[in-house]
Amino acid sequence: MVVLSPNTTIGIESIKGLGVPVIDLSRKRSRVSELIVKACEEYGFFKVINHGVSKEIIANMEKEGLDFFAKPSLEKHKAGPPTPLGYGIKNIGFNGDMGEVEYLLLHTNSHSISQISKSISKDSTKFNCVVNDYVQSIRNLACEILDLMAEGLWVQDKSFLSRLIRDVDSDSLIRLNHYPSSPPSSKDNINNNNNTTMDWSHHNNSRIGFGEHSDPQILTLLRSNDVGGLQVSIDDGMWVPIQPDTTAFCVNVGDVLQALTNGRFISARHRVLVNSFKSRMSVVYFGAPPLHAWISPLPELITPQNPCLYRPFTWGEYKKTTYSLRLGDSRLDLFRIH
Ligand code: GA4
Repeated sequence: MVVLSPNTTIGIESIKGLGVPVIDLSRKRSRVSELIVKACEEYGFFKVINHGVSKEIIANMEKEGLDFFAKPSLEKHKAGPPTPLGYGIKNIGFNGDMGEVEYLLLHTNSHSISQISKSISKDSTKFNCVVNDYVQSIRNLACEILDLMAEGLWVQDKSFLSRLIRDVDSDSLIRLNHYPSSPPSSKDNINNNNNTTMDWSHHNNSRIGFGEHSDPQILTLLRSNDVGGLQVSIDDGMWVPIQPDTTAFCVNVGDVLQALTNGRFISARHRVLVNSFKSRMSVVYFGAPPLHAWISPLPELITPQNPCLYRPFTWGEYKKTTYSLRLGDSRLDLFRIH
């Protein structure tokens, strides 16, 4: 019998059937919404293909990211320190978390983008256009996915979820992450297993690019180059690698969506490991409500069998709590009433 110890990483190929669902958005709408709901209940993660975001918009965004990260360190620091917006390297948040990553964190509102773009690119007008185009397309895709979720959940107001991120005051973010390649050193062992444990994967002594956490917002849409590293935690302690696919977006449920669905959707923990030989770059959209928006479980998802799990809170309150804690802390538990 194969026994996987907690905290081990498995290759998708090693256990048949594992790996997050890939959902083709060009299929019949009712079927797509069913598949999305199932994926959010079982994994909190899925990939979408035939998503309609133009290749050109994606390529332009990726190029801006690559050009920025290729700059000398002094230049990049002109867009920092991250407060939390701006350029950051290794430090994540304000409470001592670190990873083998450099990043640019931007607010999606066009005024905020135009303010910071001058310190990011010599051609700030072009940078503005590219990011704004990307934001517009990715927001539309996120809204489409949220509408499909609402349909699959049989929620009465089908655009309730998407309105939260379409709002002009939405607190959504764009994050560009660059994980330079780094050969593992024999001292690095991310698992706390003793060394006699069988090495189930080739990841066991990789470096952590971005440590284990859940995303606080509503919905995350990630696109990366063809270098892997993203892993999702399933069944508490088993890490499943997400295979890179440049034609897909990887979608995951955030804490706020877990609360809105009264715990029916899972805001899964995930992490990124650094590749030994190739650099990974990802562009991540975090769809968030306005700071003043109230979040409480949707009435349709509260029943005598499933009583209300979370107290109402504003996104502003939740965000403040998020930044007062460490990356890996389970912040949504603090808002549970049952
Ligand atoms: C995780 C998801 C997003 O990347 C992010 C991160 C934020 C940051 O890097 O500034 C946080 C992290 C994230 C959760 C806990 C806090 C806040 C770092 C950190 C230690 C931008 C977000 O919204 O939350």
